[in-house]
This record gives sequence, C-alpha cells and structure tokens, in this order.
Amino acid sequence: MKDQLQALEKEALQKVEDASSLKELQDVRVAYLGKKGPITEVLKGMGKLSKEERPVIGELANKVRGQVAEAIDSKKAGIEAAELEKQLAEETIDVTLPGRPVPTGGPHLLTSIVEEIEDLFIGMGFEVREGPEVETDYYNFEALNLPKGHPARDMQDSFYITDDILLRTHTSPVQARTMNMIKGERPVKMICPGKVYRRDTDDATHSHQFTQIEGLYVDKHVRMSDLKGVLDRFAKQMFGEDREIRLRPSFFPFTEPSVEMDISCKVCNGKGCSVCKKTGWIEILGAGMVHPRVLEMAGYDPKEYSGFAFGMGPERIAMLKYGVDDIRHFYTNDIRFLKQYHQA
Ligand code: 2NL
Repeated sequence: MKDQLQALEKEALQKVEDASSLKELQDVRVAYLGKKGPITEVLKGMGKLSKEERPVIGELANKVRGQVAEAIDSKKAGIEAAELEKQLAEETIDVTLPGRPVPTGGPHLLTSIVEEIEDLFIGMGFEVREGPEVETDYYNFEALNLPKGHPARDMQDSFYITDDILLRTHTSPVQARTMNMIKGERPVKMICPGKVYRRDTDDATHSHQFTQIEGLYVDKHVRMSDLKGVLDRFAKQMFGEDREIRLRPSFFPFTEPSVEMDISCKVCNGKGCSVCKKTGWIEILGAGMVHPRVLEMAGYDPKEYSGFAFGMGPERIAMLKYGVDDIRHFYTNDIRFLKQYHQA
C-alpha cells in the first residue's frame, strides 16, 4: 500500500507538471484528489489494515494528498501568471500613436455674423429680443405707419397666410410689440435679429427668405446725433477703425427723417473702384428717427418721447466683409463654402 501511494504521488506530480492549462489542471485535481480518486480509495481501504500500519499509511496518504494539492496550487498560480502576462502583451496600447480626428461642425457664417453684431450692440447697452415669424397684419404693417392701401405695401410683396396673417416682411413687429408692452415704463433699447420673408425671385442678390437685424432706442431726448454715434461705432467695429460713415436722406414710412448709411470703401479707401462702383462708398443700412405716428400707436406721447431705429441685412454685411458674391451661398449649404468660415 505504501508503494501504491508513492507510485500514485509520482504519477500525479508528473501529470501536474505536464498540465498546460487551467482546464487540464482541474482535471488532474478531480482525478487524483476527488471523492472517487485513488487516494480516497486507499483511505477507504484502511479498515482492513493492522493497528500498527493504520497511522503510518494514514499519515503517508495525507502527506501525498497534501503534496499533490500544493503542486496543483503552485502550478495554477504559474499558469494564471503566464496567461495574465500574455493578455497584457496582447492588449498593449501604443500611447505614441496619433489620435483619430473627430469631425466637428461649426457655426454657419450667417450665425457668426449675427452673433458678432449682437455682441457689438449688447456692448452699447442694447438687449436682444426675438418674436414670431408668423405675424398679424397689424404688427407687420399698421403699427409701422403702413395703413391698408399704403403704396409701400405694394413695395413689399408678402406671403399671406390669411387676409390678416402673413410671414413677417421685416423684424419691426417685434419692436412694435415690445414698445406696446413697455409703454414708457423704461427706455426701450433693443435689437431684433431674425428670419424675414418676401415674395422675391431668388437670384445673386435676392432671396425670398433672408435675415434682418433691426435696432430701436426710445427714450426722452433721443436725438439724431445718438443714432449717428451708435452707427459710426458699429461701422468701425465691424469693418475697421479706419472706416468713415456718411448718411444720405432717404424715405421709410416708419421713420422721419429717414437716412441711408454708407461706409467708405475698404478696397479703394474712398477713391472709387469696381466694388463701390466708382463712388468710394458702400451702402450698409437704413435708419431714421421713429415716426411720431409709430410712437403714438405704441402708446408713447411723441411730444415727450423720441427714438431712432435702423435695419440691416446680415447677409449683405457678410457678403461685403468676406467678399461673398451670391446670397444663395448662405442657403444652399455647400460644405465647401461653409467650411471656409470656421476652424474645424
Ligand atoms: C433697411 C431699413 C429700417 C427701421 C428699419 C423701424 C422699426 C420701428 C420703428 C421705426 Cl419699430 N423703424 N425700423 C427703420 C429704418 C430702416 O430698415 O434697409 N433694412 C434692411
């Protein structure tokens, strides 16, 4: 029995040695140390032994079992370490590899321009307000001194939804609504950017839908010189400190007097070139002192209050600033055009 046990030990240790995976090792453990394994069998047969032999064989059997178990555990640790080593080697990350670029979008040129203009006027104390694109006839025309039958209504061919509701043709209704709300409780000093709509045939300089930014400042003692100062600051900040402005008389039904503002041509510095059509000046926007009728309709006493207003097209501003030659570029969304105006 002693020999049998020693042979078993030798055999088991060899199998442990030969095992090359955790699975094989587990098989060896079950085969030799399991309930039905040969060592257990030996221990079961001990009843037949003499009193003297029993403790000797018992001790030997336990020793063999202990040794085999220890060999299995140590081999197991070895295999696990080797497997971890292999896994680590396979999963090595080369931290020096360049990263894969993540494509990012950027603001549309028109968005950037509108935000630049907003920031500029916010810096002069104006607040930014928005309003509905679907308007009533009252706020789009009536409240702006354009009563039914006024010839200027023909000038602005509009998208009517019903007799009384239309797509706004300018952002002025937002300002009319705001004046109505505030009614002299505090000065109104606002700009309103947004989409406007006119029944135009699209070409290089016309679009049936475009953007407008209007400004309005109503308070006691607002004068034409205030308008001129604000617009001069706008022109210089937008187009360069070396630009000059000039105001020419004009006409809008909602302002009196009305003006159009030009800036000196940056290309020829006022000498005259093809960009400014040899005049040295480029038209940028329209403006004027708010018509007393408009103030009155909004609930202001025109003897006490006065105001200035202006309106501009950000597409035109962007076209002049960046030399864009066709307004349709803003709306066809050709990525090659758009990409030129942001870092991405
Ligand atoms: C242009 C001219 C202009 C206004 C817009 C305005 C608004 C109110 C009262 C008075 Cl609530 N005026 N807006 C005034 C003058 C000119 O726009 O050529 N825009 C592109």
